[in-house]
Amino acid sequence: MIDLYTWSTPNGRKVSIMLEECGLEYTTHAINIGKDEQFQPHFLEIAPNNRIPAIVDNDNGLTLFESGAILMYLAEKTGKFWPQDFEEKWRTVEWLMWQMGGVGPMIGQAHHFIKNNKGVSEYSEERYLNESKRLYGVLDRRLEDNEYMAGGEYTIADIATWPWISRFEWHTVDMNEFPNVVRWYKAIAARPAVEKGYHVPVEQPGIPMP
Ligand SMILES: N[C@@H](CCC(=O)N[C@@H](CS)C(=O)NCC(=O)O)C(=O)O
Repeated sequence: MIDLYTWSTPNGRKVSIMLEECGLEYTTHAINIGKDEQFQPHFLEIAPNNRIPAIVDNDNGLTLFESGAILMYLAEKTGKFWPQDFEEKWRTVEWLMWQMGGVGPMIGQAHHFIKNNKGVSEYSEERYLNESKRLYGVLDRRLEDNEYMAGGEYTIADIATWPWISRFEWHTVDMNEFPNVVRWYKAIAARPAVEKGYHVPVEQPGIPMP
């Protein structure tokens, strides 16, 4: 049984979607980052960076923070969504790192300036919108000849990236300019585990559609 500490954000949804996809039993602990609950001492013990998501695996006592590390751990634990074929294994890691180092931080900044602090810095709004569009372009080109990010299989790279793209309305990128992203996005949105994991820990109106 796994304890999941999370909130309704892209990084949190990566893990709830993965747990649902893997069919693992888990208990959700909502950490409302809008109320600074990420600074509670009991949470900092497992997540010293005071950010969600984090897990405790009660099968072995392992605590983990950083969504990319959690996805790799759950994939290794279950043998799912991380192909072990040489090429696809390393493509999965490569695109997972692309998400962790690029999509998350850059689109996160776009949300900060465009959605949460509109008008504070025109320069920053433009910079992060352009960077978000550039990243969509990279993803669109990758998906032109590949059904999923790592190749032919749905992997933890897709599970990491999709929740960020699902916030396209916040970063104001018109997904319809990226037809391969739209095809990939809709295919993943239709997965029952994605629908379930999307609503953890707080029920949402629904998955946004382009
Ligand atoms: N690199 C981290 C980022 C985690 C992160 O930024 N989480 C946000 C929510 S999406 C958070 O907890 N923010 C709280 C804060 O900034 O204090 C990961 O992928 O797990």
